[in-house]
Amino acid sequence: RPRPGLARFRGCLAGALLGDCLGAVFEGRSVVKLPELLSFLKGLEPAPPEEGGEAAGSARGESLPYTDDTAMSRSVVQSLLAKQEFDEVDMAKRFAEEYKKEPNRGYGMAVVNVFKKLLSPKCSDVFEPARAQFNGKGSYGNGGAMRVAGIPLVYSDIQDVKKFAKLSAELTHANSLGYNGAILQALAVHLALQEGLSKETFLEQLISHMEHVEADDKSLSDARALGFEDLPFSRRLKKIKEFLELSSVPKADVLFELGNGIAALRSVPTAIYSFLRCMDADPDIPAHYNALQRTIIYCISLGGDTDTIATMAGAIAGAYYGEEQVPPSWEQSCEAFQETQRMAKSLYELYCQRL
Ligand code: R7I
Ligand code: MG
Ligand code: MG
Ligand code: MG
Repeated sequence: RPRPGLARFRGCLAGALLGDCLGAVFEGRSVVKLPELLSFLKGLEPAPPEEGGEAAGSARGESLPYTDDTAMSRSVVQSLLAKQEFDEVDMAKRFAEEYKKEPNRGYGMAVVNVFKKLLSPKCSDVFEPARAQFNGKGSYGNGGAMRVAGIPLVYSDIQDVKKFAKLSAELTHANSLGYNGAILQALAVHLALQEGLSKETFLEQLISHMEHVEADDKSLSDARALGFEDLPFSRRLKKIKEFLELSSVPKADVLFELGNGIAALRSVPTAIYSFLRCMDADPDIPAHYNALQRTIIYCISLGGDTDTIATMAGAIAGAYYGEEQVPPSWEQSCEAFQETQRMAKSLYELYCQRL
């Protein structure tokens, strides 16, 4: 199998950053009107040269702050780079220290309790605070999935991707509906890194992996305890397959079947669907936007947890299309974009070194 190039690593982290920073502007809105979104995006593009005015080009700088999605993604990456492999104690420490340093990045309501416990010197098992969440049932939020892209950018073996995606998520999300979402997102990035997979193959592979991932006792009992059918992620992936066979799917159907919420089950499949459907042109989105831009625009247009759905879809699309599709004016509008590029290069070197 040919090794993926640096452009895919850069595209992945840049796509994730774009999704978070652009999506955060609209996070929590139940309706995002496309004309408003498009006009906001136009404002990121370099201003046309003005006679006697300021110099041409985007002077707006890194005007869009990233949120918890990127803060935690960066901790995942920084831990992997520092330790050259997954280290749960180091990663947990970085999550907690990062939260302590900048608590106002928009973290989930409940996960902050995990950080507070991790910061206590009494904490000896880094997985214990996550297990105590929600009366011992663990969180099913999308926080494990939103930050997971660094794992498939270090580990090329698919069993390692699953194993370390799960462990990295379990530091905060002990419910299988939380960490299975992280496994699914990591698998999607892993597949996107491979050369030229078709839509159909991509989805078939995700379904066959997730049917296995979701078949263990804890996944079955967690899903049943919350009133879901068995294999809920796999089932939604099959719904995506149905959607992709239709010539158009109303937004209301996407929201009903897949969702735009903060639960991993109501957001990771949505991100994957957004990536796959945006491989093709969309009559509502201007044709001058490329597939990666279209993916992010589509995610944000769904409303709800826009930063997180767009960051997950952005990571997948960026890994698939590479940095060529990352528009410089968009990227340069995002906080810490240069450091993100450096992290992508270091991840690429570690990935190659481990092959
Ligand atoms: O999953 P998490 O890190 O939150 C990520 C989201 C993203 O949208 C970010 O952009 C940020 O805005 O937050 O944090 P958690 O606090 O573990 O989970 C998020 C929310 O999901 C919780 O605050 C709950 O509202 C909900 N949730 C649950 N509700 C009931 N029962 C998660 N698990 C449960 C549960 O078991
Ligand atoms: Mg966020
Ligand atoms: Mg938030
Ligand atoms: Mg969010």
